[in-house]
Amino acid sequence: MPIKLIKQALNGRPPPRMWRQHDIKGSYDVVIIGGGAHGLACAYYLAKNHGITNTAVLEKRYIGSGGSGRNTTIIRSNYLTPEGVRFYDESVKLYEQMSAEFDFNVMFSQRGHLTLAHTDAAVRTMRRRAEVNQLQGVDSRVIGPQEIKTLCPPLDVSSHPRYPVLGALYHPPGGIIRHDAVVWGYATHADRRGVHIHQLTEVTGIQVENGRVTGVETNRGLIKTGMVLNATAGWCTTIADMVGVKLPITTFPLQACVTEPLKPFLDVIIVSGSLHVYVSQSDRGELVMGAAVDPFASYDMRGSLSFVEGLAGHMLELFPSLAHVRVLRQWAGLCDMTPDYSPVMGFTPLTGFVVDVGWGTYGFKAAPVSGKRMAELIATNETPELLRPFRLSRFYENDLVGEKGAASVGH
Ligand code: PYC
Repeated sequence: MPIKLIKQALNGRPPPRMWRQHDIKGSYDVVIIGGGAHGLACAYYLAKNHGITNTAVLEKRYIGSGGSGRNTTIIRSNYLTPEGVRFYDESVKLYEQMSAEFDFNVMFSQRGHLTLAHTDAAVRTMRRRAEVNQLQGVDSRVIGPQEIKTLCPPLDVSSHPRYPVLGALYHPPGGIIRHDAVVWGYATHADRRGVHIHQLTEVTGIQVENGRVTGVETNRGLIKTGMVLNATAGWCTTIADMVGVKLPITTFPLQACVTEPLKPFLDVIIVSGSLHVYVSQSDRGELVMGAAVDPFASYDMRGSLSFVEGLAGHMLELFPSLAHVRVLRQWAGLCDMTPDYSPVMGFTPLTGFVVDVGWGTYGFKAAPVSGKRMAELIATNETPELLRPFRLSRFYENDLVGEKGAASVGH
């Protein structure tokens, strides 16, 4: 047990607050809309790397209540495009340093990530991904059924299943993490550097004068600012509409669920794109599972019976021995899908309005790198090389970054 916990227990005082409450100031240098891992990370790196501390993070509910608290915590960089691989690889590296950087255990468990291939076509895609990954220096290779069985004994790799396992893309650095800890870590360290985090603060309008942003209207009053970052998920188009910026984004719910806790038996992450399943076992023993996005655009965050039925059927194709395991709870998050399944980061046609949006099903794993690089963009007024492929103007320039083939989630 860490010494600081023992000291706290002995002196009988409650632990210090991780972040404070402040009155809202009339103006800030930067206002970040969205108190998820992305918005908080950007606030943290603005302060840490660029000395910009007069920043407000506005969150309409509580921090981490959106996509950051509704994902299945998978971290990986085995993408399909070189641009994607480079970008997510920086995120994995930042996640690797996070516990030490925050002196706070974010429980990053790099246990290995396997994407199963059930058809020849899927094996070809995995080979292509492995080549692209390796050229970018990312540890990723195609393995056969015997090695898969060694890494994951309960998986049915026999020739009997309806969807035989022909191979897998194996990505050893892939892992899972404690998602709340990531949010709390960024919030704590942004707060310590002077950032104001305002929860229960909803943006109702954005003021624009002479072609530039001048302020943000909230349910708690007006804030003057010349720089607004839209770091929301689910509501990114609502916020962008306030200033007339059109985003090529449609929002779909993505459901997930956990089972009752089981004894540890699964110490890798298993993904099957064809069967629309991904699963890992948490430190509490629960199986954390997800499937495809809902088949219709919506803002609904409730679970549905058809989702659990479909997921359970597909899980049993892979793990027949789980037939009697009970599902404990389910939830949904909102995924902002773009036409090429890559995010949108950077400047917009409106001066002072920048975006970190369109994360689809990839958002949580990118929080550190997008926070760090969006902070750099805001501080320097230049687009960092790593972000250039994801600029909004790519949709008019016919320069898309097609990342659908790297999705774990069926679409
Ligand atoms: O891209 O690894 C992923 C993922 C899993 C669940 C949602 N996205």
